[in-house]
Amino acid sequence: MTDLADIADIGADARRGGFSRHGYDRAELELREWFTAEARARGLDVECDRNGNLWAWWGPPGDGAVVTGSHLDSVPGGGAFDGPLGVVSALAAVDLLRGKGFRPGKPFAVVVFAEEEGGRFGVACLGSRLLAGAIAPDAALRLSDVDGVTLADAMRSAGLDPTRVGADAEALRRIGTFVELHVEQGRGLVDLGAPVGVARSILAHGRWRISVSGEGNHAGATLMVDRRDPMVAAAQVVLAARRSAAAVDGARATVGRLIPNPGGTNVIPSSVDLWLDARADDDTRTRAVVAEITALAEAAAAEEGCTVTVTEESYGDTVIFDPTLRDSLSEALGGVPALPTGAGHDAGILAAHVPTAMLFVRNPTGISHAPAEFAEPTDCAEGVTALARTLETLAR
Ligand code: HGY
Ligand code: MN
Ligand code: MN
Repeated sequence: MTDLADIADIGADARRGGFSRHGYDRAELELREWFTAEARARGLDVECDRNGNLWAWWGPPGDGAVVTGSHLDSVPGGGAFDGPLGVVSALAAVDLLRGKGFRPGKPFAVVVFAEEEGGRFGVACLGSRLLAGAIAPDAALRLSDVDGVTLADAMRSAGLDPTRVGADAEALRRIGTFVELHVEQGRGLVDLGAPVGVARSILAHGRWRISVSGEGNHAGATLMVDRRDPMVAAAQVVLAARRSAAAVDGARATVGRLIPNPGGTNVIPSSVDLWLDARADDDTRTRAVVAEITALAEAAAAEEGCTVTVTEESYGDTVIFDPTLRDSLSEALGGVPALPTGAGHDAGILAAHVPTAMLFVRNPTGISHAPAEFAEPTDCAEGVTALARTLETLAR
């Protein structure tokens, strides 16, 4: 809790509330410095890999390491726990283990993945996706933020060499087991009355950019019959997302971001960009929801004399965490519950490559990606104890 308090003024967003800390922006660079200092204070050796992920090694780096950690970046106006709780708990678990004289019997690292939320460059889990070879380097380097700054530019400004990004077989080989602790983003543990749980699965989920083009014009001088207003079509896409997802059991669809161009109060936009976040239990249902929303978007655009393009920006199929590892963690912790989650994580990317597990800490509000996100100090302490026990067992 002290560590979380330490960083509480970094990236605090007075306008939105909560925190805005995005890949390589000033706040996130400050958090990288904070993490590096905290890790070094614990005798860990910190290195930044070619994809911008930070690795704090307890002892010499090597293959088959026990790795724990999470991310420090946030969504715009995000909560204090999503990401940082996993990083802070990893450091606290190291404190607990060092305090009892434990020394890892194998390589051991605390990792901080870059741009997990995709809050600046639009692709979720960018650092772990690059490491795992799940996104092409040139496609990643071309990603740009709202000001047109590319990932390559941002990495260069942060002192990294963007030409080195890409699949990192050595980094993957070094991961023997990855365990990510994360605040629960939902009410599963609250409803079960349990402070800690393990992850069972992650929904299939992706992001699509929907661009509607019409005719920019004057809000006052243009008769209603003479309009080709992309905002009207965009509004129907938002409603279609709600209808289409509600019709498929367990599916979710969200439009949280919509940017009209040019965005004047007295201006009919010439185009509107909106982003769809769609998720469901499996690939088939997710794709079906997106297909229906796409068809409705095309019909709405046509009706309004507009055109529409739908571009997939990131996608990940359902993740089922390794049941053996999951159950052994759960048993070692006295039989904690195993929960599905609708939230994506770096652990979800790594699960396709190395044995991976997640620990969840109860969130009394169940709310996440908003300032109301919360975890009680006592539950956070339970999380640290559970993580330390897990890491000790794995690193004995
Ligand atoms: O969007 C997600 O599910 C995660 O928080 N990146
Ligand atoms: Mn998140
Ligand atoms: Mn997260």
